[in-house]
Amino acid sequence: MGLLFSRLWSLFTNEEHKVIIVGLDNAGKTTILYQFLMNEVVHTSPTIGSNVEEVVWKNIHFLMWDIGGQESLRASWNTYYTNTQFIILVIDSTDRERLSITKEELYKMMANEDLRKAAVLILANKQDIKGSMSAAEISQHLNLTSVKDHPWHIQACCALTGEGLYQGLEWITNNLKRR
Ligand code: G3D
Ligand code: MG
Repeated sequence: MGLLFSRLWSLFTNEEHKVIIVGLDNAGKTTILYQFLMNEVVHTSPTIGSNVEEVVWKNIHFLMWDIGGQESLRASWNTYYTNTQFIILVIDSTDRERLSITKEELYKMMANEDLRKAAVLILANKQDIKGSMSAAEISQHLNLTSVKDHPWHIQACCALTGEGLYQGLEWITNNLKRR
């Protein structure tokens, strides 16, 4: 199959694209996954292991893995990496203290061979909380402009209302079409 054709094919069939949702505990990962799923705020409890759901957006199917972010679980994130096309990194924009840990985890992921081709969507979550860091501020802390080997995008959002989440998905679908 020609490259163009195979790309078109993948857009028009129900091929699933693998997405992993990562980030520190309490960042809002599970809330975001369920917002994508049903536009409804659910009451979450800390994720032990992982949640996985199929999300369909504009007829494109995603298999989204929400991976627990507690320190004890972060070491096993790499067991989820194979065939991942998109990383959604969720950040609690009020959590200034742990932003450097998130940064470390981000650079570790981007250096991982299994994620070499993955595009990274960073969600600066909890924008509804007063005093939260802006997307620009977070971008600067994470030194995103230095990242040249992965397509990336940062999006401000609020998982409780869903604001910003669909712009994030839009970036993902546009990125998919460009490949
Ligand atoms: P996690 O899966 O990354 O660990 P959760 O995070 O989705 O479980 O969310 C952790 C807590 O943050 C939850 O509160 C959730 O409601 C809250 N939260 C998630 N997104 C937002 C947001 O955009 N704004 C605000 N204000 N809160 C958010 P609880 O109280 O249930 O622990
Ligand atoms: Mg969770």
